[in-house]
Amino acid sequence: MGARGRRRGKMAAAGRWRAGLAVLAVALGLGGAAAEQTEEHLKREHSLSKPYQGVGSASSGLWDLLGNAMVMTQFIRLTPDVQSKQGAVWNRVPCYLRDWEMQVHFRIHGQGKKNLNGDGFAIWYTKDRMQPGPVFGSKDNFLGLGVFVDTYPNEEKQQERVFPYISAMVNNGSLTYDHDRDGRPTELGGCTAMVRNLNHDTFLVIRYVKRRLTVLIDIDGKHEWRDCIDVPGVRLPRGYYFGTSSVTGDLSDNHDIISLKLYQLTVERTPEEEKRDREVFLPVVDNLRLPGMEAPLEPMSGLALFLIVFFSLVAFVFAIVIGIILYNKWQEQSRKHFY
Ligand SMILES: *[C@@H]1O[C@H](CO)[C@@H](O)[C@H](O)[C@H]1NC(C)=O
Ligand SMILES: [Ca+2]
Repeated sequence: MGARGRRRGKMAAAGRWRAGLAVLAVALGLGGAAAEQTEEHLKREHSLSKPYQGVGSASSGLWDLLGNAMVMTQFIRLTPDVQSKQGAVWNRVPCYLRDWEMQVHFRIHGQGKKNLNGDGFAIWYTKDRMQPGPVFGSKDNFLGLGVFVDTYPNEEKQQERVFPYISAMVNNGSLTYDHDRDGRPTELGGCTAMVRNLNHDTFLVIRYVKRRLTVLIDIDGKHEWRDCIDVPGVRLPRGYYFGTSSVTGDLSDNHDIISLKLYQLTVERTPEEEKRDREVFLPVVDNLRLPGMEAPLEPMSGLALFLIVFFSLVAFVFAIVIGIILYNKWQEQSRKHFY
């Protein structure tokens, strides 16, 4: 696929910021250079592409390999189509950008027929790196963001959800990824994405701008981005690491990464937004409502409390008055009875 095609596809759906960038470029008299703007924002220290120079080398290079991951000429194979493998590739350089976009060019293919393949792969932006574990080959209770391309439905009752399924999770270290339920209790959003055994290129984009997390996919070979996930109010600390990992179990697939391209996005913030988007030290999602969480009880308002106390008092006084009346009646009756 030509670079022009990709750029056009990106412009078609990549949203307002790029259009804004183009307007800015024109305003600055740069004219047709707008398309090249993207290239200038590519951050090589957080990107991975052919010929994968220095990847996995102990002394040089920007990326480390873990487990069964292997560098090939045309791609990095996180796992082969073999049972019980896991592999990962992790950026060595922490990312301090505030607004960014990660473009993932990937390929998932194997011998398994429909839903007899697994398990998928994850793209990470996390505090820890190079830690093998149960979440698509990486550690659980992570700090940061995970985007999962899950190719196998572990949960049986999945009639209403078609796999492969892409979902996102933000974790402050306290949440556990529920593998048996495909991460449903902790997912922020997701979409179905038929990404296996395709003859055209497949892409996924994770965009993080002004605390808004969006995931878009380009998997139909039409050079068009399609919305998958959109969550506002996501607060991610800076200085975390990008990585991608994969695992196979009883079922398997080749999970190949052709490239990871990280773009710095330049956006303007109003002073109000500056204040809102100040630094955080733990990942947080504002107004988080996970399906597995009960809605928190509303704190009682002052008025409600007053009314409850007031009517309790009224009822109490009323009861006493009734009691006195009844007592008097009873005494009267017993007096009558006596004499
Ligand atoms: C981490 O997140 C969970 C779930 O969103 C929340 O209940 C908990 O208070 C958070 N912990 C910290 C230290 O922020
Ligand atoms: Ca699964």
